[in-house]
Order: sequence, then structure tokens, then C-alpha cells
Amino acid sequence: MTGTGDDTDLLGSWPADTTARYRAAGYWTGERLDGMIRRHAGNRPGRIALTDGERHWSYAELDRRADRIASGLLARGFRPGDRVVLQLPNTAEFFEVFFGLLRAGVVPVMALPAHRRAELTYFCEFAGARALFVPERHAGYDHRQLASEVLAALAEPIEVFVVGEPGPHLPLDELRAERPRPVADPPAATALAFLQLSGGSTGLPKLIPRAHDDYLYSVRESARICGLGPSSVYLCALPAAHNFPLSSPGSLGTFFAGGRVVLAPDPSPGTALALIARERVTLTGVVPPVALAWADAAPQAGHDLSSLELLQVGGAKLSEEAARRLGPALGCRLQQVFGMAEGLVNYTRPEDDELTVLTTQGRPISDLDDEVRIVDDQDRDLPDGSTGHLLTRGPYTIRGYWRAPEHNARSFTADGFYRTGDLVRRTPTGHLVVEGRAKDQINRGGEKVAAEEVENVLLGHPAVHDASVVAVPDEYLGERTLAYVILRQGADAPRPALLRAFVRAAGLADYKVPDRIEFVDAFPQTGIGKVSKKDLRSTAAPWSPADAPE
Ligand code: AMP
Ligand code: DBH
Repeated sequence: MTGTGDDTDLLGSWPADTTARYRAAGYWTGERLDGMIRRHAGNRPGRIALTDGERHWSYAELDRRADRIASGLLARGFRPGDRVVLQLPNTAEFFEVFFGLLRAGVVPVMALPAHRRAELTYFCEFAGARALFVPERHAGYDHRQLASEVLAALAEPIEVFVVGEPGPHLPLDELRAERPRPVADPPAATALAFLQLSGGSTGLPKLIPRAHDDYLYSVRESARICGLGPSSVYLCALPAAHNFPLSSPGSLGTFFAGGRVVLAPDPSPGTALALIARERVTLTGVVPPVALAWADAAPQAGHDLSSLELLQVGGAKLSEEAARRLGPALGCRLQQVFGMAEGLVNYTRPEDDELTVLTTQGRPISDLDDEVRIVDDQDRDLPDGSTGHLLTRGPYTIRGYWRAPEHNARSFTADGFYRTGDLVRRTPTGHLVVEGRAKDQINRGGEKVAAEEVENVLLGHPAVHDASVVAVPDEYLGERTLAYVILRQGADAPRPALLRAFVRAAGLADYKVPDRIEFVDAFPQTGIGKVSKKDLRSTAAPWSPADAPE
């Protein structure tokens, strides 16, 4: 897939012998992602599918609501293959709209609630979106105002649908058809279902095209590996649109199994531990700093967490020391998850011994067809046990980013392996251990920051001659961002707080604002004259709480 493929048959642009093999093996079944809701609505209509505060929606209700949205979209002139940007937090409406879009064949870009003007405007423009979905407010932030700013930045107006009180934009009710009609031209399972986001390592996030067939395979197998069933209750504590809580096995895996998804408005221990106790949650997936915050808070919080069977931790490296604390503190089993929105997901398994669960990031979903190569800088395969670049190809790993042929030539091998940018080692049992990263990215507690994106913004400041953003170790988040800045000749050093405000004012998400800024005269260079981030990283002092910005 070089990005020129037909989105209504995304998988048709994969090599024909590969697609035939995946079908024959039963990986791609021809079922769409919204099919699971319809199936349970038929078999067990009254079963609760999701809980959002005091709201409990049955499978029948979720199914009906998805139908109403799908009908409403088509009645308003949306067509299969049209794109929209979806920025909804963890509320029931996220799934109402998500399944409605999928049913109509309208393709959401899966934005996160933390995204701001720069990211949303870029998604709208790059995807050629016809509409933007936002909440009224979330976490104290006014998303209606944000949507107005995005609209003002766009060359062509698009529709904005707001979940909440009527205001300057369209209410979601505009899309809720009174009498839903069957979709005349339902999308195929090989079609583009949605565009996931890459944490990225270049200037702007890449869009990841996922089809129903490939995504459903990963969801279905994830649900099986994690032992989900109708009695499973999943706490969705990370942003619902993110690949981990959506699909590993996440909310979709839980719906697939006929279980119940409980939506947490935020992952703080105060919110999440109370919900685990109240809703008798059986599993959840979080990033390492969230897991550690829960473990620290659990003894004093006094909640009954006895229903919790499985805590999944992924998105960033979990140290062995931290891993050892989690199970005992929360009274449940631990599973490490190493995944990526581009595809490949690894899990430690229930049958793995304790040390494997504590010290590895798991093994791929498919023993047979997740092809994993570990190579040196020249793409030569390394023997097991050596650390190298992880390349992967398989039944749910993309063959290319959406409409990015130049980038794809660098990020994929000629025979379709995705260059993950991760440095890993394989153990004799086939488990992977993440040892580091070759990509120019900072993993800030699971939130990925592309260094270049932040550097480009800093370069726009009149006092800045050059900027280089690197990771510094932090006990709590794993990594934080440090921006080294070279000032223009004669320029006075701006206060770091002002430079940080400059990045925020450029419209970037808060988690991308550098944690620390240091002024230097020059950057260390590599042999061929490039900035040596390795040397910059090695000279940086670790993060200390005293560094916290005023
Ligand atoms: P993205 O491509 O934005 O979906 O982010 C996926 C990346 O997150 C992976 O390529 C890894 O760099 C990182 N990642 C995810 N899970 C883990 C984990 N369990 N341990 C270490 N890194 C992880
Ligand atoms: O970090 C990730 O992107 C991630 C982590 C765990 C992911 O996409 C996943 C599981 O599916």
C-alpha cells in the first residue's frame, strides 16, 4: 500500500497472495467492526454494553443509536469514504458516533482529547475532513471554542457537531435520524474503517489506515488471548480513541466478547479505583505511570478491588522493579502489552512464568504470521539475543501510512515490513524485550512526542536560532522532554516559561510543551555533521521535581 490504493478496498492493494493466505487462514473473515454490536443486539438485546456514569446502554440501544447516526449522516449528504475528525472523550457518545460512522462507511480520524488547534487543523486539512466532532467541554477545557479556532484556520468551512448543550455549532441531535433506514450501500470489510494516529517521529503525525478485516482480527485474537467473555467488565481509563484501550483488547475486544465497557472520564486513582469497585471491573489497560499511581493510592483508598483480575500495562517500558509492585498492590495478575497503532501487538500470556511477565513485553498475537525481524543498521538479520531494529509484517500491520508515499519509502522495506523504530531483543521463548528506540521521539509516560514537531515550532520564535528536543529520564513518567535551544546572535534569552507559552500558543497539545528548556552555544555533532541527539541525551541531567515549571 503506497497510499494511492482505493480506500473502499484498502486491503485490495496488499499483495494478492498475502491477502489470499490471510483469508484462507481465517484471519480476515469479511465481518465489519460494527457487526459485533448488531450480533449482540440480536442475541442478547438487553445486556448492558456500556456504562457512563449513571447511563447504562444495552447492546440493543447502542445498535439503534448507531443506526440513527448512520442514517442521519447519509441523509445529510455524507458518503462512504468521506472523512471526519472525531475528538470525543470517554463518554457513551464516543461509541454512538464511532459505530454510526463505521456503519455509514464514513471514516473518522481518531483524534485525542488532548489535541489542540495545530493538530486538529492539520487532521482536518490533510484528511480533507467534512466534519469535526467535539465535546462541549472536557477536563475544564472549552472544545467549542477550540472548534471555532479550527474553523477559522481552515480555507473551506466544514460542519462541527458538538456533544452537549446547543451553542454556536450543530448539536449531535442533528445527526440522530428519527426513523433510521438501512444503509443502502454498506461498506465492505476490506474498506478503510478509520485513520489511527501515529505518535510519529517527523514534523507532523502520520495517519494510519486500518480496515475492518485487519483490525477485527487483532481485536478478536486479543480478546481470546486475554480470556474475555460475556462476564468481562473493561474499564476504559485511557482515551477511548487510542489504539491500546480501543483494541488490545480494549473496548472493542470487550464488545466482541459481549461484555461491558465502563468509561472513566480520567485515569486518576480517585476516579478509576472508585469505578473499579463500584462497577466490579475485571480488567483494564493503562500506561506505566497510571499503574504506579494506582498502586501507590490503593492501600489508603480503601476500595474493594477484588473484582479486578487483570491489569494490562503498555505504551511505554515498564521497569522490572515497577512491574514487581503492581500485582501485589492491586491484588491482580499483570500483563505487559507492547503495541503500536500501525499494527503489531505483543502480550505476555497467562501461561508465562512470573519472570517472563515481569521482564518482557510479550510475544506477538500470531505465532505463525506476525513476522518479526531484528536487524542491524544495514537490515541484516541478527541472531536471537542481540538487540536490533524491530521490523514487522503481518495480518494487521499496515503496509503504508495514508497518502504519504515519500515517508513510506523510508518507514517500510520494499517487501512491506514496517520499520517500528524500536530497538528490541528476542528471548529463546520468542518474547520481545524493548531495549530502546532509534526513532526521534520522546515517550512521555506513553504519550509520544515527535521531537521534530516541537523543534519546528520553537524555530518559529524570533529569538531561536536552532532547537533540539531530547528525552531526559524521569522516575515517574519514564521520560520527559528537554529542549536545547541556541539563541540568535544578539538575542536575549527569553524566560523558559515564555518559550513554553509560545509552544502552547502555537496550538500544540499540552503534553508536547517541553518540560525543560536549556540554552546552549552549540549542539554536539555526529561524524557527518548531524546533531548528535545521543550526545545531547547523555549530557542532560535527569528530571528532578525542582525542574517543574513555575
Ligand atoms: P504509536 O506508533 O504511536 O502507536 O506508538 C507505539 C510505540 O509505543 C511503539 O513503537 C513503542 O515505541 C512504544 N511502546 C508501546 N508499548 C510499549 C511497551 N510495552 N514498552 C515499550 N515501548 C512501548
Ligand atoms: O503505545 C501504543 O500505541 C500501544 C500500546 C499497547 C498500542 O497501540 C497498543 C497496545 O495496541
